[in-house]
Amino acid sequence: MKIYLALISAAALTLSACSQEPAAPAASAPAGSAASAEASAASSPAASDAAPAAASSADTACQTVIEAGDDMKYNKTEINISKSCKEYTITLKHMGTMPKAAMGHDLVIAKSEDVDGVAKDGATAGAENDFIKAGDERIIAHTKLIGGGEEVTVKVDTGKFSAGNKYEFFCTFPGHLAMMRGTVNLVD
Ligand SMILES: [Cu+2]
Repeated sequence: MKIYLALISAAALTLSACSQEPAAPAASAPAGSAASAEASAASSPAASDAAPAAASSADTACQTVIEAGDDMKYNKTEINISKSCKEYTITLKHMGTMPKAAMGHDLVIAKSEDVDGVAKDGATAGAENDFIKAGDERIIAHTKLIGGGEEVTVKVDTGKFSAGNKYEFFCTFPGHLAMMRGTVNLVD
């Protein structure tokens, strides 16, 4: 009797095992096809969902945020601009609290050999001109001068860069150049 029960339960186990085994692949097959059907059905809405995502990742690649503070430093020493970017957006944030007159910052891009001249002429141009010489053709791009708590954005036309030149970003507030200077790299 015990053997019989054992056989039954064994059979039951086998049955349940058997019923589960074919059920599992059977379930996974439709589940898989359902998933792929769902995926293909969703591919058109997913594509429209993916489009903004792709666009935003491209935007991320063509923009950067640079912070500067009362410590007279940028938080980055280089800006890497993809050659695929026609336009590159740089946002400069002044994380400090000091006023523009005391600890103003801007971000100017020029060829390395022009940096000193641009900064010198900017200092001469004075605070009323945000330490930028009007019409300075050596300047590839520049933000306006900002004080603590402010931020500013500049769009850089990457067509102004040419191969074989070295470019830098820097601050033209008098005395800041030595501390606030980094490289601009054009990358693939
Ligand atoms: Cu500065």
